[in-house]
Amino acid sequence: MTINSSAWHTLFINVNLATMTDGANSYGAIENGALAISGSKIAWLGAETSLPPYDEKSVRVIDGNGKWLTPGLVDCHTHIVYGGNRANEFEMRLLGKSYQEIANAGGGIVSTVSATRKASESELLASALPRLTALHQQGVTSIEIKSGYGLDTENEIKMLKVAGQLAEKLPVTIKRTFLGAHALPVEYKDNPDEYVDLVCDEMIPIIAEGKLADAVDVFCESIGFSLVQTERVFAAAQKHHLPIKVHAEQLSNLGATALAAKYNALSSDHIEFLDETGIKAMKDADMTAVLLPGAFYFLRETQLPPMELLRKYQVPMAIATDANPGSSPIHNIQLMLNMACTFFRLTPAEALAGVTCYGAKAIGLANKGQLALGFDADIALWNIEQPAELCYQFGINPLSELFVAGNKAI
Ligand code: DI6
Ligand code: FE
Repeated sequence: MTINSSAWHTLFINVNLATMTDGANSYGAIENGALAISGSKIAWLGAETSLPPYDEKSVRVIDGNGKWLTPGLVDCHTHIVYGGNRANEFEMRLLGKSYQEIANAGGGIVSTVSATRKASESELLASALPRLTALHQQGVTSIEIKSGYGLDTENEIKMLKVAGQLAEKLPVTIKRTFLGAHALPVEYKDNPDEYVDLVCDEMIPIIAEGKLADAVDVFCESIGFSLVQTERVFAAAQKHHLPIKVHAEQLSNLGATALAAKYNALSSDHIEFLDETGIKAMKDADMTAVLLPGAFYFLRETQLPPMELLRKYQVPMAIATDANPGSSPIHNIQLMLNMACTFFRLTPAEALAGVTCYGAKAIGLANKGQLALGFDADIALWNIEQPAELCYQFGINPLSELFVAGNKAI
């Protein structure tokens, strides 16, 4: 390959690279390396000793002083667009009220749905922006945002539009997922199948036609949607050429992951109760397992996801915040890296792969999540001496510089 260094505009020298091109096996490390950007892409990377000649006058050279470069981070499962918050419920529970009592008093997901329905687009945008900003300042350059607190056509579309508008506010790639089948809205509480009809026959066609979402998700659970209802939503998504994701086996093992595998889903998320059959199905369908340590922590769960079996079958593991007002009001990707290691016993290399190469895979971003030739130049420079520091501590932000599509963002 000929190297056209005259097209370079930015060059990192004196850096170590965690390329993450080797999955979770190692960091794909290149020590004493260099990396060049041309346009929005990575144009060269390797050992600094093999750096080809370049024109010092036309290239901005950044001396990394031995710091580490990683791909920009990917938060592949969030619900950051919503109205209100549920701090009052958090407090009520700690004062002795049960979840059921709170739900009966109009709390839980239903309360977020009514607050989201009441909020205007600009109010939703204003409340989501600080959440995205917090993540971006920690190195997040790509994020998935789900709908699912509107639960009617107008309000689901409103949420998806706001998720799209966030991309105009910050240099972050946003993938939108339609989660109309998140919970049953109160007006359908006696007719769940009619709500599924609405999701399949009205919402999905409109959303597909308007290109308002990149994927479709379902919360398949006893407190969510049944396997039969879930399959109906998957079939509608497939008919409209939308990829599938699923909230599955979070509280029990219903078999939603294996069902999603039949529809070539991108990912199955949560999966604390997933069994070996489901894991084999994931492997065969090349799915990604999305682990959500924030929800595990906040709900004080005790059932660990089946990490050993996921490793055995080499199912890629992504890590995400699940940022949402009910089960994970957490906007901190560093904390997720730490919790993935402390709670789920992932190695730091596995955890970092979870928010880079495998996070990107979970949302179908083929050109992101790795430092590799021709990949998008979404790059974070970290003030750390070794990659494990990103998982080891949190509370001090080690981000030094951030580039998105070749442009300096931070
Ligand atoms: N699983 C969860 O943990 C959240 N949604 C989902 O499908 C809960 C969302 C909420 O309580 O608002
Ligand atoms: Fe979620």
